[in-house]
Amino acid sequence: MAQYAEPRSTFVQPFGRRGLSSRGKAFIFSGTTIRNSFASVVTNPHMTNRPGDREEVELGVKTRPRTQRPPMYKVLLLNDDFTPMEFVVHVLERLFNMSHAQAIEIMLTVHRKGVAVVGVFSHEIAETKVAQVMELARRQQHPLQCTMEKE
Ligand code: TYC
Repeated sequence: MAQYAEPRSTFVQPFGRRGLSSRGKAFIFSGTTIRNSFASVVTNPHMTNRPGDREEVELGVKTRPRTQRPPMYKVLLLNDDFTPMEFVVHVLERLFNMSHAQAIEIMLTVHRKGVAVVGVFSHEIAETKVAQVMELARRQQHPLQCTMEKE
């Protein structure tokens, strides 16, 4: 079994290719696109390079996914003195898929505390939910306010 030197790490830039050998002979990833990953190169320490030798480099390529989760956004419902409770319950059932009991509970939380999180979504979905709440309220001429903030 071959012994291997400590991995020499090299960062492969997104979409890039990089030759690794100091003499320009070894070239990994040619024709390969590596996104968001690290590559480690393992060279065999017993190799000796004589002039004219073809340099053979054993490459062990490890890739590690470095994906990041997209940020999530809280959708907040705000209290006011004029929007009817039944309307808020209706909005929560219709747009946030809450049961009647859940919707009453959350509406009362907003009523008592001034604000409550009614859902957590990706940016695009959160934006859509806020716009839908505001549009329903506007159509009924209620001053209900809904906002979003990064989690
Ligand atoms: N405070 C309102 C009332 O007493 C009810 C209400 C609850 C309004 C929640 C807005 O987000 C709200 N009619």
